[in-house]
Amino acid sequence: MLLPNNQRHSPKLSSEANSAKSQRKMTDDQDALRIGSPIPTHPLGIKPLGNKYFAGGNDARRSLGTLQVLPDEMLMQLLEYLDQRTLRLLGYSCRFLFACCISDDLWKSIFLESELRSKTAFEWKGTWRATVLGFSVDQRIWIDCGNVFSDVLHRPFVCNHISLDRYTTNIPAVNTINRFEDLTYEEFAAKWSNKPFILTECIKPWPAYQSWDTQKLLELYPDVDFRAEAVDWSFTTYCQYMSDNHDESPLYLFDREFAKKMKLEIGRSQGAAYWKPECFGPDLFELLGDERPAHRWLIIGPERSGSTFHKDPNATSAWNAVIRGAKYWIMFPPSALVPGVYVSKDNSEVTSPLSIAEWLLEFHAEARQLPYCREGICQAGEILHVPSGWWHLVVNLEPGIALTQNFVPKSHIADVLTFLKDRPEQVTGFKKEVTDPYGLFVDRLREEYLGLLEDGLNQLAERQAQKKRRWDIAVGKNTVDEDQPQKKSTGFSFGFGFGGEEDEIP
Ligand SMILES: O=C(O)CCC(=O)C(=O)O
Ligand SMILES: [Fe+2]
Repeated sequence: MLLPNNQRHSPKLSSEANSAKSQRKMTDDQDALRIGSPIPTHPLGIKPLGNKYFAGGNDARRSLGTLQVLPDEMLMQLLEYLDQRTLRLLGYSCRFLFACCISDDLWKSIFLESELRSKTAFEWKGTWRATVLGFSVDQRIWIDCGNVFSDVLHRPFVCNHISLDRYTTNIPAVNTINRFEDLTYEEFAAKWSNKPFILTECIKPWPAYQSWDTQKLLELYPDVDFRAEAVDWSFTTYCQYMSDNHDESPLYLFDREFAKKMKLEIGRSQGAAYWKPECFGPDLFELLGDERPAHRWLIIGPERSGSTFHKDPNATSAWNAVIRGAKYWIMFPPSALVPGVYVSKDNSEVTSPLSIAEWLLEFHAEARQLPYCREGICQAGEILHVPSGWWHLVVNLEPGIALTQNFVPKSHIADVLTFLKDRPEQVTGFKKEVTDPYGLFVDRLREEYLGLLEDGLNQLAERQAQKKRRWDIAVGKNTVDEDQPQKKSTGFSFGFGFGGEEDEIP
């Protein structure tokens, strides 16, 4: 279990922490029960709201003056408008405001809006606040907030300390993602292109697997800047952050230019760092050459970092190879309604995405019961297949390094053609000079894979016709078209056809 900050930095505080611990009451215990492991005491002593009823009237909120009328959510929103000086000074006005103003989410926003955002190399000081204010560890202020009761302030701490084990172990047998040492392309094409699986041996010969770890990469690339969500940081700075941060959703290094930046050879050539596994067969997007959309990423992150629920871009499939660490995956087929995941009407975005911890806390138990849920842990030296259109959430169980690549196997040509044709506004990753990705892909396929293209276009046409029939039925329009032979309508199908676009929830 992680020690609370106060116990790590100042022995003097541990007795206070202990007394705060003994005060933990019902809500805390209930949370602990639900979460499956005790949550340590908040470093400042902040408690969940429920504990207020046992506090005998000692309530820091009373000192808020006029601000008392604002609920905590609103107070926190208001604080988002303050500049760093005002936020810091306001935090010194009373205990409740100290607890609010020290929230590192606020300081992360300040960091991202300040000139620090464009700096790539600087010293990370353990929190966004300390980094913005340039404080060292011993300058960090501590004020006893044992009489601050707030779910809004306590919840991020809970999310940061949930035991991942509770969610990632005891995977029901029916949910377990299949594991093989390796597969041949024939096996993949015949049986597995629509299903997730893990290969346990296929990347073990990669030099990247054999030689990379964080320390080695730090020696080789200390000053190389990598993209981590909204920032570009030197690897040295990112490693400092990775080993000492308290973010509920830690910044995730996800860089698509890594091969160029690290001067890596990829492929079967002499000195290559890795090559794509044989079993996935030809990648049809290779036909696009330099015009293909972004397709490979280096992924590095601390324990608890990861990816919230999403589908991969442009209906591509993907593989994800774990070089160091271990990743827990939970996946659903394209047509599934994933609990806690709300898709916008046109399917273009996941709305109100929850953090990984929040999703695990609130929805994992329900999701695990669903018939098409698939789960597995991909260990270092293993690679996982993400079929086209599958929903997935991924969390690092340890600090980790991974390589991922998106590809178009022959068996998913129709999915990709349909996506490029029907959802041009959702197509991503192409350079802006590529104005017609669908047309480009069709042209290139025509040169090399005419038969396959014709099959793909036929499937696309059939899907579009099916969609129109469903729409006509939905709006009560008589579907009889004089010129067309009448097909028997089957109405809405919520069937599970493993990957076809026709199964997607509109
Ligand atoms: O490693 C991860 O966080 C998952 C990345 C991902 O979503 C993918 O490889 O498709
Ligand atoms: Fe993904």
